[in-house]
Amino acid sequence: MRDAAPTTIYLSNYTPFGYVIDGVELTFRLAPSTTRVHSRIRFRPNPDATDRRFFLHGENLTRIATRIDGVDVDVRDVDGGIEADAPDAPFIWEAEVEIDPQANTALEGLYMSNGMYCTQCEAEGFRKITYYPDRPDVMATFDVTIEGPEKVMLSNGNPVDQREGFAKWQDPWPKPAYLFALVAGDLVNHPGTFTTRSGRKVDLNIWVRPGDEDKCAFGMQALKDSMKWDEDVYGREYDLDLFNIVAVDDFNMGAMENKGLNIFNSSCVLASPETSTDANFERIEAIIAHEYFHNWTGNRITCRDWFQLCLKEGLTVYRDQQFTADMRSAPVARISTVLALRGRQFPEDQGPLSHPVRPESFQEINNFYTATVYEKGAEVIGMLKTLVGDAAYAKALDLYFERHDGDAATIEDWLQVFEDATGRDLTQFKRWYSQSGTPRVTVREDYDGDRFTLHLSQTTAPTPGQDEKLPQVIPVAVGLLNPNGDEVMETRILELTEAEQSFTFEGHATRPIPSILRNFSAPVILEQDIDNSRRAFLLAHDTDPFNRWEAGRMLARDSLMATITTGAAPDAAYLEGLGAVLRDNSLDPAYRALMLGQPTQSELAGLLHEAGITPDPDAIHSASEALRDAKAAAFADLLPALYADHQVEVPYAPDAEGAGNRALANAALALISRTDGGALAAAQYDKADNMTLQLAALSCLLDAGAGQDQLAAFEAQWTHDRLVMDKWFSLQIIQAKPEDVAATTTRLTEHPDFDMKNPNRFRAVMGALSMHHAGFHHADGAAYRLLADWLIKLDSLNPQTTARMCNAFQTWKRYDPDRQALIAAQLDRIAAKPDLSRDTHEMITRIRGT
Ligand code: B3K
Ligand code: ZN
Repeated sequence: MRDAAPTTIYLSNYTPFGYVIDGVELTFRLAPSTTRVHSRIRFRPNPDATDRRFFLHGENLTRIATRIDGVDVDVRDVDGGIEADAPDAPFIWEAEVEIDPQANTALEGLYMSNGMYCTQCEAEGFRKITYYPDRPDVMATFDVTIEGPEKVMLSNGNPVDQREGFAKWQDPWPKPAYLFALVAGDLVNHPGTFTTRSGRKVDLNIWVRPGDEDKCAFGMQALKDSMKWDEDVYGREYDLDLFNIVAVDDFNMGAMENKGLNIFNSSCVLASPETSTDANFERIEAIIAHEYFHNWTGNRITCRDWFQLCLKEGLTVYRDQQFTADMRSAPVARISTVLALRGRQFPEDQGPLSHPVRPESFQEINNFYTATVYEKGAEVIGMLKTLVGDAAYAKALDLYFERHDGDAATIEDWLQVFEDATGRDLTQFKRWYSQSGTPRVTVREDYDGDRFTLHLSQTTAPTPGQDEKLPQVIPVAVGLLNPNGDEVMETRILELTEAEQSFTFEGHATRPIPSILRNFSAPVILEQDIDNSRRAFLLAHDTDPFNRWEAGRMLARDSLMATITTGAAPDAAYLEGLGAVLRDNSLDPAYRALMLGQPTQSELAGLLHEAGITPDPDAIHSASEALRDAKAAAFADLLPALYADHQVEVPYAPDAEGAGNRALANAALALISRTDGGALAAAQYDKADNMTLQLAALSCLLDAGAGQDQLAAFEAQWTHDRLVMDKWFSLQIIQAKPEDVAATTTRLTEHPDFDMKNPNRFRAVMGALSMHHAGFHHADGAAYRLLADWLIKLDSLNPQTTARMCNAFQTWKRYDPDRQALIAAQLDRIAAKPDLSRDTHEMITRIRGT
C-alpha cells in the first residue's frame, strides 16, 4: 500500500463502483497501539457498472491477512489502497489489519482522545480503519463486534449483545462507510427518551467523561426539540430505537452525524450556566439540531460522491437555520446568519479560494467543507424556497424524501424534484451550483409622477478558473414605503434573471422609498447609490427588520470608510438614528444589541480593497476604535440606563429573552468601560454567577487596559476546565493591542496548558491570532511568521486542522506590497516543508496562486 499522491479528482470522471455490498461484519479487538480489525464483506458484481476493477481504499494499515471466499489471496499495493483479482460472481472478502489509534494524531479514522477510543470517518477516514470501497455511493448494513476492557463500547444502530468485554451492534439501515462510528471508554450517560409521533419510544443518551454529567441537560433538551421540530415541520420521524451522542475533547470540527451515534466536539454539546456563554448555548442547540437533521438529509438520503456535499450540507444548514429562527427570534437569527456569511463566505468567494457551491475538482475533499458549500449552499436552498413559495417547497421536499430515500443522490436529483413538483424550469437557477463568486446587484430608481421603476443589473467578477459569468436567477425582495414611513407595497419578490432588468410599480402619487433585498433574499452585494438621509429614514422606519438593521449597518460602514479615507469624524446622522433605535423599548433587546455592532475590521479591509483602495490595518483599527468612542460619548446618558434596565434578576436560563437582555446590557457595558476605566465591569465581574456575564466583564476590563487580577483569578478558578480555559487563551489575544498580539500569542504558546494536539486549544490561540485584524497584519510581519511556524509544526500531526487554519492567509492580496511580500514568504516557507500534507499543500497552492 502506498500513500495517495496529490492527484486531482474531477466531478466529470464519476463512475460507479464495480461491486455492491450485501453486508459488512467488523470485529474490533481494541488495544491502544495494536487494535486488530477483522472485516468480512459480502460483495457481488454491480449490474450498473462496467469497470470490474476490485480496488479497496486503505491507508496506514498493517496487513495481516486477506482472503476471498476463505482462501488467502495476494493483493497488489496501488495508490491509496490495494487491488485483487475478484471473481465475477458473489464472493466474501475478509481482511485482518492492525492499526495504531494511539499514534493517530490526525484525528481521522480510529484514534484516542483522553484515553477513549473514537472515530471520525467523513469524508475519507474509514480507509484508515480497514480496506473498503470508501466512497459514499457504496452503502451497506454493518454488524459490529467490539472486544476490549472498556466499560462502554458503542457503535451504530442497535445493541444486540452486551457482556463484559464484548459488545455487538447492528445497524439495519444501509449506509456509506463515512457514517460508521465506534466509541469505547470510561463513559457515563445522561439518559432521556423521546416518543415519536407514531408512538415509538426512542432511548436517548449523551455520553460524557465522568465529571461532565452536569453539562448534558441542555443538549438533551435541544435534541428532543429537534426531533419534535423535524416531525412537525418536515414530517420526518426518527428511525431507530436508540440515539446516542458522545462528547469528545479532541475533534477536528464541531460534530459528526454518524448513524445513531453522533460524535460531538465537547465544546459543541457540554454546557452549564457557569461555564458556557449564551452564544455557546445557542451554538450547541443549532449543532445538535444540525446533526440530528442529517439523519434524513445526509444519512437516509446521502451523496453520490463528494462533489455533491452541498446536497446534504447546504440543506441541513438551511434546516438548522429554520429551527433556530423558530426556537428564537427570526430577525435576530437572520441577521446573525448574514453576519457569518459576510464574515466567512464572502471573503472566500472573492479571493483565491473561490469555488462553486458544487465544486468540480479537488485534491483533498476535507478542504471543501467550506463556508461556500455550507452557508452559501444554505442560501441557495433559501432562494429556491423564496422563488417557489412555502407550499411548493413543502411538496418538493416530500417528493424528495419519497423518491430518494435510501439513495446516494445528486444535485440533479434534487433540482429534478423541484421541477417535477412545481413545473418550473430550473436550468438557469442551477448556475448557483456551478458559478462561483458573489454577484453584485446594482439599483437605479426612476419616478415619473405615478410610476416608480427599479432598474436592476447584475454582474459577477471573474473567479479562479471562471473568467466569464452568466446572469443568475436572483430573487430580490422589495417593499415600498411612503415618506411617512408607512408601507405602501408589501414585500414582493422580483426575479432578476437578466443582466439588466427593470421593474415598474404603478399608482404611486408620491415617490415611494424602496426597501430592497429584504431579509437578505439572495447572497449578493447590493449597490445602491443613496445618501445618508435615505439610510437614516430606513433605519427609523423600515418595516422589514433585516433591512432596518442593514440601514444602520450601512451608515456605520460609510462613517467608518469616511474616517479611514479622509479622517472625517463619525457620522452624526448615524449616531442620532442609532440612539433612537436604542431608546425604543418596543424593540427586542437582542435586536438592539445587534444594532450597536459595527462592521468588522476585516470586512472594512475587504470593502476598501473592492473600492480600489489598499487597506491600512492601523487606520482601520483606529477608525473602528474612534467610532466606539464616539458611541460611548454620544450615548453617555443613555448607556447606564440601558445597562440597568436589562439586568436579568431571575436565575440564569439560556433562553432567547434572557440572552437578549444580557447581550444588550453587555453591549452597553463595553461602551461604558471605555470611559469609566473598567469600574462597572469590575463590579459585574465580582458578582457574575454565569459565564456570559463573567466573560463579558473580563473582556471589558482587558479592553479598558485593566483586569490583570481578574485574569489571574479566572485562570485559578477554571484551570481544570478545558473549554473555559480555551476562552481564557483566546480573550487575551483578542483584547491585546495590535503591536502586542504576536508577543501575547507567543507567551500563551509557552503556557503549560497550551497543547497543539488539541484542535480546540490550537484554534483558541491561533484562531484568535488570525482574527485580530490589526494584530495579525501588523507591519512587522511577526504574526504572519508565528502562525506559519505553528502551521508547519502542526502539519505533521494534524493536516486537517492545519489546512483549515491556512484560511487566515486567503485575503493576502488585499494588502500593500510589503505585507504581500511578507505573507508570500511565509506561504512559500510552508510550501517548502518536507512531506507537507496533501491537505495543506492544496490550500497553500490555491492561496498562493500564480
Ligand atoms: N458532516 C460533518 C463534517 C465532516 C467534516 C469532514 N472534514 C459535520 C456536519 O456538517 O454536520
Ligand atoms: Zn452537516
